[in-house]
Amino acid sequence: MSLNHDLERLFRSAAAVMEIKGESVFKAIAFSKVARLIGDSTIDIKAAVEDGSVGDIEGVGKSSRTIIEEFVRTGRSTDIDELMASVPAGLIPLLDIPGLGPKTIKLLWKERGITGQGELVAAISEGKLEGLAGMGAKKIQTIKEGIDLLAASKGRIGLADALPIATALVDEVRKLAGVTHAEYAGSLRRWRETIGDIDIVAALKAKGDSAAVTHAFVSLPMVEKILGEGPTKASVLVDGGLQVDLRIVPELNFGAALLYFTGSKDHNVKIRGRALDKGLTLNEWGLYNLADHEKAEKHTGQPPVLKPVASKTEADVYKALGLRFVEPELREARGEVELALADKLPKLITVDDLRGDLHTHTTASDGEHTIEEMAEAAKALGFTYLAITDHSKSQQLANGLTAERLLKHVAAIRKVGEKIKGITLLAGCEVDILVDGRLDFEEAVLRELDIVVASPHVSLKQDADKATDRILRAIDTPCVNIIGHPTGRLINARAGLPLEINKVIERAAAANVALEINSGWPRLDLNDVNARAALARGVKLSINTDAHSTMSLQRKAALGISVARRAGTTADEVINTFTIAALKKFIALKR
Ligand code: DGT
Ligand code: CA
Ligand code: CA
Ligand code: ZN
Repeated sequence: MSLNHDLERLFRSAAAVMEIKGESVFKAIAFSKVARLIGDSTIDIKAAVEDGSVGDIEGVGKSSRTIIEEFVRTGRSTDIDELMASVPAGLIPLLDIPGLGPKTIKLLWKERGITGQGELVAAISEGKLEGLAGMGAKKIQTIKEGIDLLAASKGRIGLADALPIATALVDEVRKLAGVTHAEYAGSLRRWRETIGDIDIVAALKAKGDSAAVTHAFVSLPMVEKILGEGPTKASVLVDGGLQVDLRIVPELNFGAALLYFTGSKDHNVKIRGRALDKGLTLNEWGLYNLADHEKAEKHTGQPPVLKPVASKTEADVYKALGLRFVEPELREARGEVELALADKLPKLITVDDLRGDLHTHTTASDGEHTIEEMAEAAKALGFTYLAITDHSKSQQLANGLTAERLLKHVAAIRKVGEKIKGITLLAGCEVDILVDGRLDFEEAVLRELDIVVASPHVSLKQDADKATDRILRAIDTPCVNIIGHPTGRLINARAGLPLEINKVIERAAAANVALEINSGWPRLDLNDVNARAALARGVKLSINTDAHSTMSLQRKAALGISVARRAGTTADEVINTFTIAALKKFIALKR
């Protein structure tokens, strides 16, 4: 698959460069098509090149074929290298800036002589972009934000992208001779929304050959580059530049090592302080008596020659520190150590606490499956209710429903609901919050629904006042039960509405409106910090998949649950853990 991915990237940037140059629009379009085609397909390109069938793939013309063949053989393409070299090299990285496309890059280059990010930043701050055709204050602001977003995300990969890679690697490490346990640690185990690198900790049985393990690890087929290999640790690059660090420790020290490498750094500082208060010292090997540790014999890369007070499991270490076990999602030094000491840690919500999903789509708008199929899938998951909330009319690209179509859809949902036993279907709608906070439907239409999710989808570049007023107005609208993905942000791609979140939270609390944690990647909206602030004011959350297919429903809201856990959420704070009777009561508060 990685070859398809590389080719997709190659054709995509070739198309962009052609557009920047403003030559041969048709070729640019053809290259984009090839990019999409290869990216979306499971065709074995290598085999297709070998047996000559690559030319038969629809959309692959003569020049694309030459490029693919050369790339498969040599890992590069002379034609595309030449194309890339025909524009200033600094223009190509500009394509990574969210909100900046080839057309604008062309304009910046041709009209203002900008050939790289440094010049772009300078031109913006010196006001040199003003007066350019199509370059209003808003567009300039978008570019500025894009540059900031890119800087913030630099080198950090999304949680959803890192998880399958880390899981696959850990599975491989567990199979290596002598390894008894392996887990990923670091920010990934804490479920941060973006990940700098993947950290893996493995335990080795007594007399196991640790150097053989690191060697087998760096020899895995997924490894693209070896950065370092030693007897107890190794660092490699996988998946086009993602770093993975492996640490191997004796079984006895596994818990302490996992704790240390899970972090966060600040959490570690806090618990080390707690150890010192108790006359102990905590390091990556274990928890030790401080005085004995100072005298003990030490060798680099090896545990000290001394019996630890605790080290085998994380639970042992927390216990010996006089602390309750802190779930990894909470280990961010946001007060969790104090709560662990006072035995006041929240009992975090889990995926299994969910009784239903309140934000899903069907073929009526832009979903892939019918009402029946979604209902059956929800039932199979053990859900006792499911809200069907297709898009409203403003979402034309998503085939949003007019009032008339919506009311027919409601009737259809009710009909399926009567037929299907063991699950309650709620006929709802994801109603667009228009730019000024009015909704896409009037109250009379909303009254026909069992539940209303109101969400912002467009005009996400408002200033803070306008954006906040917009959401407040939606919260105050009768019948609105949930604000869906309240900011509209996309991780690493779009900042979303700059809400004054405390005002939104206060109003939601007063109006009995739940705020969503949308579990769809890359939304995760609200994020952990905002969700935590909402809980502090007594606002209820709703954690939903926003599923557009039975498959995304089946994953339940695992990513959304991770955000909620990082926010310290308990099950009773989330309306879709309620029984259907309690949920209906909550909904009725708004009518
Ligand atoms: P990332 O990779 O930037 O998303 O964030 P982390 O938290 O995974 O950080 P990373 O990979 O640099 O280190 C993994 C863990 O190892 C980190 O959470 C805590 C621990 N650690 C690393 N360096 C230090 C250090 O200098 N002091 C302490 N106390 N812990 C460290
Ligand atoms: Ca890391
Ligand atoms: Ca690391
Ligand atoms: Zn939506």
